[in-house]
Amino acid sequence: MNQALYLGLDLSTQQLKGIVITSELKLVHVAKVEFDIDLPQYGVDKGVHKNEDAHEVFAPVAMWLEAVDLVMDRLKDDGLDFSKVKGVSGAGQQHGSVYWSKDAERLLQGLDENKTLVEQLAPKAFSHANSPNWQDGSTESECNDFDHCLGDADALAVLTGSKAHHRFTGPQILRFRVKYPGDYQATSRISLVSSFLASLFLGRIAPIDIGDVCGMNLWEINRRQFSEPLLHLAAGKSKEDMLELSHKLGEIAHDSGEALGNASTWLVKRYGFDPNCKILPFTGDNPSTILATPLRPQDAIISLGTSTTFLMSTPFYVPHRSYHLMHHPTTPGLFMFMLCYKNGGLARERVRDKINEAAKIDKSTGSWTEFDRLVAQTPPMLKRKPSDVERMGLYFPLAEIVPNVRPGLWRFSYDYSLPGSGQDKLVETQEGWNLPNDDAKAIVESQIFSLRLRSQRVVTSPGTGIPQQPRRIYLVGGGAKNETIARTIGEMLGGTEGVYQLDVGEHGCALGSAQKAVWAVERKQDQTFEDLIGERWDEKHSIRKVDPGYRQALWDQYGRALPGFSAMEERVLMKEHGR
Ligand code: XUL
Repeated sequence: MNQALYLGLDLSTQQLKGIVITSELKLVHVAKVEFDIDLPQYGVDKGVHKNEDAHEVFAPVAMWLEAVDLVMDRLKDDGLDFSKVKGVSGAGQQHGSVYWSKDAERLLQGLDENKTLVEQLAPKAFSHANSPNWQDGSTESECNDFDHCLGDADALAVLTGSKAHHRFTGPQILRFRVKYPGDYQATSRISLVSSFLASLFLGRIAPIDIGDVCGMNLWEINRRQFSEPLLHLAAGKSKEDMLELSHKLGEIAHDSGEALGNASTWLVKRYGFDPNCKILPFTGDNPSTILATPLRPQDAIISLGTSTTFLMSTPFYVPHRSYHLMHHPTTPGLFMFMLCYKNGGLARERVRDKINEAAKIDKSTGSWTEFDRLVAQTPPMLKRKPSDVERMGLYFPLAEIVPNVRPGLWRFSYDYSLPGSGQDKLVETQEGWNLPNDDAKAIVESQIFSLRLRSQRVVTSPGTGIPQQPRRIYLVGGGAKNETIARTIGEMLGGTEGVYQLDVGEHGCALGSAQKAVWAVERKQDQTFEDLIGERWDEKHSIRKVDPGYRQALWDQYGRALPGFSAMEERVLMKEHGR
């Protein structure tokens, strides 16, 4: 078989994955490295270290280097013929930053093929050993500065596509500069996780990609350039400070289909890559995930990973403080709409563990059977008989992004037959809850309520009297296999054409990167990603319908409770922030 192959990588919170596909988009190799299991010497828990007192979350850069060494060896052991790889692209968890030392460029360019990356680059190539992680919550005061820099949070959202967020790289850089002035001085370049990973394949420091740069609170979306006032805020007052940061950030790769260069000499000599193999810009894990399908505007992807994200491609730039808009990762003129929650899979796992413990199921099995049975058998909002009130909760073992609250767990009753506002119908109580079992249904509903509440602004109505909702909903990520969650998504969020699992759902992000590499290397002039991948995509074998989507009665029942959900969030926020 003398066929061109394409490698896609995904450096996510808990693992690094590499997948290889053909020009016809067929999956031929997969290899992965799980940080907690494969690299226990770094002592991380779920891929990260935490400093709880300061709300810091970070990951050791050396661990990622070692993971790249290992994943490449595993692809080799799996029989991959690297000489057939024509293009490499990849993705990294968004917002994280990597601080290169003044020796980095020289070390990257002089890599010896007889040695590993970790041996040669850690620690000398870095001015700081750790990368702040997207779960970090240490930048509250820096975020206030960012939100006030242009007036208020709305102004920042209009300019950069997002209000200030703890994890966004601009506030993180500001904190880093003040907390570690020596390390900041010793930094030659700052990469995002995506451009850091690309650099290892390119053999020099790679530019940041046009989609991923939007996760920094520094980039003006309309003018496609860094914002001077925001750079100043992160960098310091003087013009030199600003220019210094601008230099550390480097150029931006505006065309994500244009190769940054060829595979590094290290890759060619160590693994037998073709010296003409193209290295494409690497992007964020969420932008890469929307490239797992030829997504049409109004189709949505829900990624059920460590975090939960809701993604749509849209031609409309309608920024708002409650969500994110970013440049589309391949197609100028389109934007990516995103909602992101820290409490996704891990929060569900906590509930699952409590339920298994109560049912005397061995915790170490990590079995979802009992959790799933409960989700399937429990009626919506725990309403077991018509006279019951609706019951709902908020489950945030980690501080949440939307809404911006500290960790906590809250349970409420909502009786919409009562007069008055949403608040008048709402009581904080766990009376009538059968715990821990009722938490299974309630946590799944809670996560989906939030998606419905916040995506309302960007979904349109398909006509014929059907309410505003997505057309197709695709599920990807570790939780995509869970059919009871898929069903609840259909019941609550609809989907006029139904809910689908992507066949390679677990690999959605890495697949998106590999498909981007196919498009970039094989595209005809002006051929968009959606056109090329759309032509080659074997829909019949790539997706599986798992739920019919929109059912009017359930949609309406959940719709009636939506103001209650929103009031519940407000109540918790009021208590928290005294608002
Ligand atoms: C998105 C976000 C997370 C990370 C890790 O804004 O913070 O989804 O990209 O997956």
